[in-house]
Amino acid sequence: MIRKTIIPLFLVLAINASAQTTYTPTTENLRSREWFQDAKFGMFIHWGVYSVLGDGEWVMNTQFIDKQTYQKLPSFFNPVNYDPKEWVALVKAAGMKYITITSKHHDGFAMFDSKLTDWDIADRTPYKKDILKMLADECRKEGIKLFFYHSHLDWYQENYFPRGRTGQTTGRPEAGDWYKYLDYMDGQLTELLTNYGEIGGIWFDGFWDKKDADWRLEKTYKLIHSLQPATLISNNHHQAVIPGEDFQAFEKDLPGHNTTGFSEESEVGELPFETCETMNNSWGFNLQDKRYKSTKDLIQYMVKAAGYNSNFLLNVGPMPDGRIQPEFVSTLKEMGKWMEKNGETIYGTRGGPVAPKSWGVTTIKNNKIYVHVLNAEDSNLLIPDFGKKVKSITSFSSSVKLKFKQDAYGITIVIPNEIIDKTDTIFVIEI
Ligand code: H79
Repeated sequence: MIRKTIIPLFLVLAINASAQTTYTPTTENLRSREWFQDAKFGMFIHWGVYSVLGDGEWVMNTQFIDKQTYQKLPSFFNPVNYDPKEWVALVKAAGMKYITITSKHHDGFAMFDSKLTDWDIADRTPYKKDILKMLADECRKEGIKLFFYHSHLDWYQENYFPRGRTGQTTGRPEAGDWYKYLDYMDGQLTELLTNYGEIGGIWFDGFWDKKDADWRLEKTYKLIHSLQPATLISNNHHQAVIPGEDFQAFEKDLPGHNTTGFSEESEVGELPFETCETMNNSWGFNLQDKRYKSTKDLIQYMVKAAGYNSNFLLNVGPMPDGRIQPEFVSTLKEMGKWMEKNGETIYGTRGGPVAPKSWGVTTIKNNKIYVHVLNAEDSNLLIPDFGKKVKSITSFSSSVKLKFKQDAYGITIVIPNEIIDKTDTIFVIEI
């Protein structure tokens, strides 16, 4: 006789809650986090067979393209001008320290030679070569860390079922085995963490497509950390961090802000931060998108991010032939020139003792506080008291010592007109 056991509801809840165990990062992992926070500035790369259509990485969904039709795309993906040396040289010229590239976006297409599917670059494109392998080799040579963006969400696999909020029009059957899909994803992650050397991090995205699904995160996170303990895990789920994650991602917003509308539940946590942003208004290559952000805007965003104790991951969507469009290249090089001069006030710093203000932000390294005035509102600058005795204040660009007054309210300095820089006027406070 089969006896049904009735489990009281409170017990079910307790079991569920205990599935989210705490996580103790390894020493290697903590060291990576330090490295990551010191690095501050990275390049995001969205590249896939969607780039061919020049209409962004969501094109399969936005143009309602079914799988059979989409399958024509890989045969047009032949990036004969792809030169990882050029990409990595540009990354360095921009002052960036790491790359986060799409190993798989929502279209499910693997930009590497996966043995678990033929829906990949080696099996479906005339190019055939494993672009991630080529990039990994060059990054290693040049001391640039490589991270993989790996989409949780998949518009191609039948086992991504039941489907979520997106990918409803790709013509898949009304059946599939969810746990087989998760096994497949873990398998691809194993490939990525086994065959490409040291990987800086795995950057997940797409969880929000099926917020209430059993994503088996604990198992996947454990797998990643067991394959490479130093690898940092981040998940752009737009929620508070989940045990097993190593830094918190914010999309198109500074920590604690929600201009996009999807950071509503992104409660700011205790882990390192990273915010990502586009150079125009697209992630994947978009032929018609000319809404380029200026060099000044992007530098100011990076500086603000640093003031918020956050990294800045700036995106490019390479063209289908493998080149990065010239508009991006010139801006990135200008950012790099700025970083060459002012990098001391960004790299290796943490968010400063004064919370971000309408006039700008502060960063800190050892006994130096860098005051970044992004928007000089007045020739008098009042820096609110932060409880430390100030020894001296100098202009970072001219090394001229400035007069200041320190009292219970804070520190007042008069900004000499001739040192005002419209992008960022920097002062160094020694404590
Ligand atoms: O990879 C880039 C984008 O393709 C991906 N993340 C960056 C890094 C991205 N996908 N979607 N979004 C960004 C915007 C999210 C929109 C959402 Fe929604 C609003 C997700 C949930 C609510 C759109 C509407 C998708 C589901 C409902």
